[in-house]
Amino acid sequence: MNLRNDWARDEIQALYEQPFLDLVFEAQRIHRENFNANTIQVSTLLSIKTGKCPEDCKYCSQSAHYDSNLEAEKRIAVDKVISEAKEALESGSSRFCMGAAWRNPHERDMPYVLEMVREVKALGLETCMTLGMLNESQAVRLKDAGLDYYNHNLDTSREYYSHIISTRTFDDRLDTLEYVRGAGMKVCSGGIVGLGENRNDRIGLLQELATLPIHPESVPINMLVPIDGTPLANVEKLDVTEWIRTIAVARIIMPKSYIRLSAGRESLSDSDQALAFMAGANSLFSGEKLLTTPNAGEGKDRQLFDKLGLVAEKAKLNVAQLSVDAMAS
Ligand code: SAM
Ligand code: DTB
Ligand code: SF4
Repeated sequence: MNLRNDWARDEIQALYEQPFLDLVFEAQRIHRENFNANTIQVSTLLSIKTGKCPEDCKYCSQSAHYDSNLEAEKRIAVDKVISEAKEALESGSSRFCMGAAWRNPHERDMPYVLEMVREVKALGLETCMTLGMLNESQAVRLKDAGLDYYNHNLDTSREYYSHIISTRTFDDRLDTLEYVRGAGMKVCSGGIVGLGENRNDRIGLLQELATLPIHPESVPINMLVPIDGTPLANVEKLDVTEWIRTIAVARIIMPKSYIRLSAGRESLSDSDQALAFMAGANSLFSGEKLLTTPNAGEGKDRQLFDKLGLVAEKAKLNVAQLSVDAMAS
């Protein structure tokens, strides 16, 4: 199937408006044309610098603009990151995603993050970072150090963006995505549902993602985790079926992308998650914690995978590293 980058809003709207079962059925059909239906890519997240972020994202526990009672933490030591990455590998993750509460990395942070990328990559894990906005040169240096993916979400529609964040623009986000792509890294970009946006905003978000020159390889669809003290703490919860519709539409219009069931899984039952997989989600974050909020946890996920007969995608081990290890032993 040819990938399309010219999706129009009314086409996306028509997909959303189908009866739920027709939509999920179509998403599953397309999913099976492009992926093994029972394999899920599993990533582990680690916050490498927590809190005191200068940005004012209204959903975020880490923004310095709100009092969310979060304990801030300075940059954590590279050794600590490596031991967490080893644990993630042992528990079956294929990708390790390191996140920092920065507007953008400062030049003084670059040696720190580059060393981390090299060392995590050498373990045989795929590497991912989410550090805020990048300039062109930072993107190139991250790629050269071995960074496979950069996560940078568009979060919501262009129209709703300024209701959620005022300290940067939607176009700032697109610029970083362009630098990441230009440097040759894979793009992880998605958004959040349940921010108080309407369906048109969800359509707008998906249209922006699906009309990028190349679809993001990974598309996280987060459900808002409400955080006390933030302006969105008491926003009305979005119905789960609308989240699943969003996953299904993403699967249909970006058929070769991994669609990631992201933040918000804690509030989903096993059968809701099964429905999300049916709708084409094929990637998730494992572990007890996302960046600052609780996540399903490894034990629960293992049970879920066993119950549903799902298998985790294997880490693509670093061949060069393996031959060095083989020679040394
Ligand atoms: N500071 C960087 C940035 O904003 O790009 C990286 C970290 S930021 C926490 C990564 C993403 O997590 C955000 O873009 C947002 O989509 C998601 N996120 C943050 N807080 C969330 C929440 N409370 N509920 C759901 N998703 C959230
Ligand atoms: C993404 O889209 N979701 C992850 C990851 N990318 C970095 C982060 C979710 C954060 C949820 C709230 C928290 O734990 O602070
Ligand atoms: Fe900062 Fe990222 Fe949170 Fe926004 S989402 S406040 S940029 S950590």
